[in-house]
Amino acid sequence: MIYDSLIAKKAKKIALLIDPDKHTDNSLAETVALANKTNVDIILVGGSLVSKPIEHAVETIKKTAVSPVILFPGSLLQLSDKADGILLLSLISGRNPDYLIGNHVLAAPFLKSSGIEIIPTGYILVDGKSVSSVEYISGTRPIPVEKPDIIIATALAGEMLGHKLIYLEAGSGANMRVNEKLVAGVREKISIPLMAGGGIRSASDALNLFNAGADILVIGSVIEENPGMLEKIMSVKAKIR
Ligand code: 1GP
Repeated sequence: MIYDSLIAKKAKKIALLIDPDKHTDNSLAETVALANKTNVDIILVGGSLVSKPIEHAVETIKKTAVSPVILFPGSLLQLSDKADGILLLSLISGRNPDYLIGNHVLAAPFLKSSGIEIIPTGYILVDGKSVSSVEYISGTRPIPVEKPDIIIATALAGEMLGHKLIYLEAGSGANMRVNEKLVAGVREKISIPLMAGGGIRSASDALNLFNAGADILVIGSVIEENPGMLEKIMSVKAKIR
């Protein structure tokens, strides 16, 4: 089980987020080769708005990927039984019922018959000081970063509701990523794994967030812009305190 391997050794993990719209088949294959070479732990596939068929992207990635391929769906159009698993996201920072339960009801029969691993995830959107695609598409407001008490209470509620993972998200390409103090505050209160992402752009960002208590970091945009950064970011795993 993918989830068990995430929590088993309390090891820090790095997830590479692949947005199919940003790739051709060739560049997808190159990105997977890079992920394999640098020992990326997880490949996530999805985005707030994806126009290319997700199934084709998943199949192309799966052809050569060594790590598990997990759906990170922005919508019901991004489901595929060819993936290894899915982050079944509940957008618990928001108050849009479609993103809390409505889409899940529509997806559940398909997911049940697909046999892919379901990882129930409490997804918390924190203000990254720019309007993110998630905010716009989901029609929800991010929690202000100046309200750590609300963010921590939301994470706690997510755990109490049975989510197996909390994902603290500032939104892809965020001007301001989630900060170390917030990650440490959430980490202290919850016992399930903590994932963080949105606007992580350097090895030092990654190292600082790991040292603050993040268990899994999600890296997307910076690798699309500069694939060479993946090796640098992966190398921080050897330096975590
Ligand atoms: C988005 O957190 C992920 O959901 C990745 O963000 O593209 O900014 O790395 P970036």
